Amino acid sequence: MSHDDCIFCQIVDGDIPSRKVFEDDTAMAFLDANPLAPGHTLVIPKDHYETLEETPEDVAAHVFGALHRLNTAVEHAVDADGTNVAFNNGEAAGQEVPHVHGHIIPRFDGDGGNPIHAVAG
Ligand code: D5M
Repeated sequence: MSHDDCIFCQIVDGDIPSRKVFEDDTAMAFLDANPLAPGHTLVIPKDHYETLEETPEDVAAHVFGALHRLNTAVEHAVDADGTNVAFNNGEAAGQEVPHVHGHIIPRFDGDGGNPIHAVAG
């Protein structure tokens, strides 16, 4: 499944470039083009699903397994002290690219606060 007008589907298809860090039959990961920290990585299903609700559970589980392994790899690669792992799920949650994706955002001691607390105000 692929949507011609979806930027992440175009990345999966190789029609636009990405800095790919992982790929298998079901999932792919690449560096975020607007990183919030060095090593900021996005993990996606290769098929097009807009939100988590639309994503079949087996695909979501596979993507999360990849995200779990990549989280460790990214932490080691940039020597992070922690990560924020987040899915902005739906427009109301600030999702800008309508192809479900998990963010791995490396965090470093003293680099700022808890973004969930910031959302909660
Ligand atoms: O996050 C969407 C994220 O996708 C945002 O952090 C920028 C990133 N982005 C957008 N276009 C690209 C390309 N072409 N390559 C890599 N990263 C990209 P959201 O959770 O939807 O707000």
